[in-house]
Amino acid sequence: MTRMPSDLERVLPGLLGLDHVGVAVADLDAAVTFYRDLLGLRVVHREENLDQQVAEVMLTSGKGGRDGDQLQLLMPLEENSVLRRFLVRRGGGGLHHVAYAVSDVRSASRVLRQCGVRLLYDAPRAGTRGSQINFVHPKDTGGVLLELVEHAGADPHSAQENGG
Ligand code: V0V
Ligand code: CO
Repeated sequence: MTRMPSDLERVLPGLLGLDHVGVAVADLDAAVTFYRDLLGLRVVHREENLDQQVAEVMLTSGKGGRDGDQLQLLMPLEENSVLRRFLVRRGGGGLHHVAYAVSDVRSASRVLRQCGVRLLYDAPRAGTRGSQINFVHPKDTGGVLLELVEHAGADPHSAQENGG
């Protein structure tokens, strides 16, 4: 049972704001062309994340947000990956997750767990650009897969935290 806090900012430590929106696509190059050439977004990063079994491109308009608004295009690398299952289920693609930046993903995950929210990983895993990530199960958020991301070098003290 999720305990709904009356003051989310006080309960979730170190919330820095919206980080990126993740969109699952079947054809990464075609999706990049669409967002770059039609919407005018700029590609800021490309990466293959073998742990998550995805190829990823990050784009931004350069406007809004702490690091600019960010769109993460994701294409599955493996047949049996979670993203491939999502694509098949959603008819080829769609809005996959919403990511919030936090200063310390371990603390944030621990507090959410204490509120009865299911985190997908016991300990954070490797995310884009050396970040550390965890996810809240979509069934505990009202249907949206929610990512927590701690950017590399975001909190020099987080390595001393215990637990995941
Ligand atoms: C599944 N469901 C979703 C969903 N994926 N609902 C909303 N958004 C999604 N993305 C629903 C699905 O329709 C089912 O609903 C229910 O959840 C359980 O489905 P399931 O068959 O058990 O789903 P699975 O086996 O595909 O697992 C779902 C989870 C999986 C969320 C557990 O996708 C996962 O482990 N995700 C975390 C890793 C990940 O997504 N990596 C890619 C992004 P009904 O039908 O029962 O109602 S990597 C990334 O963002 C990086 C690297 C980064 O930013 O740095
Ligand atoms: Co993401």
